[in-house]
Amino acid sequence: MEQNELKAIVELFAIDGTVNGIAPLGAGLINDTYRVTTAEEEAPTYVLQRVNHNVFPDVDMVMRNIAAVTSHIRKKLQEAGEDDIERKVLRFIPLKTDAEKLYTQVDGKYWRLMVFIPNAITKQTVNPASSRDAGRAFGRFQAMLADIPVELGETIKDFHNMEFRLQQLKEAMKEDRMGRLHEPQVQQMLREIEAREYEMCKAERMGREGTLPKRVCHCDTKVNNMMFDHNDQVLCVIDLDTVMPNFVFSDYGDFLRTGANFVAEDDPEMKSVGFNMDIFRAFTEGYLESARSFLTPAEVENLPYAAALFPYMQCVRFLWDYLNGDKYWKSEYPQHNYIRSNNQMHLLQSVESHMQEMQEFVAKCMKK
Ligand code: GN1
Ligand code: MG
Repeated sequence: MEQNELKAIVELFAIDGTVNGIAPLGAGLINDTYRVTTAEEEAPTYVLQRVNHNVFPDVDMVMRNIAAVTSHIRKKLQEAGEDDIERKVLRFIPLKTDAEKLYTQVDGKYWRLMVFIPNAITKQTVNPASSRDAGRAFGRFQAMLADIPVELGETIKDFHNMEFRLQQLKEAMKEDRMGRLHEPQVQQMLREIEAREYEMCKAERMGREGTLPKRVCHCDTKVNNMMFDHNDQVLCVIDLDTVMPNFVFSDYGDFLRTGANFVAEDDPEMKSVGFNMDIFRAFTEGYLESARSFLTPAEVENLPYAAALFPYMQCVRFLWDYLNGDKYWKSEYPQHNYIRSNNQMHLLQSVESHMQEMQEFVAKCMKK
């Protein structure tokens, strides 16, 4: 988009200072993001973002959730006497014409503006020390939101519902739009998926039986959704579009899926894929430190299951997109989504080989 069109959008918001530059920021696969600089030294830098409303059909709900979450966290940080709060929680800018509204719609596209957090970095990989910190941060995020006074909406329906994701895969198999279903590699993957179906839908069954609560979760706890300061300390959690009520397994499991894999989720070298137990141990210790006060025994006991569930779910989702013609995740070559799916299956098998060790470790942490 042209600079002057973007600038006109920014100027719909109640900003401080005058815009003097807009440039693409980051490499998100879902939303489009720009960094907006201002001429005056004392005025902040901003982040302009176009929300992908194919993925998030109810942008109004997304922004209502985000407003509730950020203001609740800000209040908690103030009550705790924290310093530097502006770097610890995102601040969204309202419209000039409506101080209650945090987004605008221009030519059918949805836009929002937030303050850019200064002197902060994101990471693509973590070491045990930053994983421990990340565990504490996500546990704390859930803890701070435990008493949020409003009920949050489900911004993507059934987002982490394993039964639903398997159903989606079965529909894609029935349609077989790309004629990929009978590739031997796909058939092999489907056998692996089928063998674990019942076990992996345990969370939904427990939810129905009333033995597993839904809590406000982040639901996209990838490593790169956290800002760190230059001393490697977590400042805040970002990318709040998927914040919604879910099983705590979402935040615990999805972090380990990305943080504890020895390689990236689309690395084609399957021999290198594996689950890093040092990251698992550090993250689990950090997470339990801040979350043990509210977790139920059933939640704690099933954390190793959550570590398996998320590679499995992502394996199913990538295979679904592969069968459907690569419509959801941008792919760089024809087999990309299959490779991603296979990578996640290998990660799952590695997680499974550590199951008992993980259970013992979680039990040990709880005794401390
Ligand atoms: C998407 O947008 P991003 O890259 O943070 C996806 C996650 C997947 C991830 C896999 C809304 O996350 O659920 O785990 O890709 N988010 C949505 O890379 O579908
Ligand atoms: Mg993201």
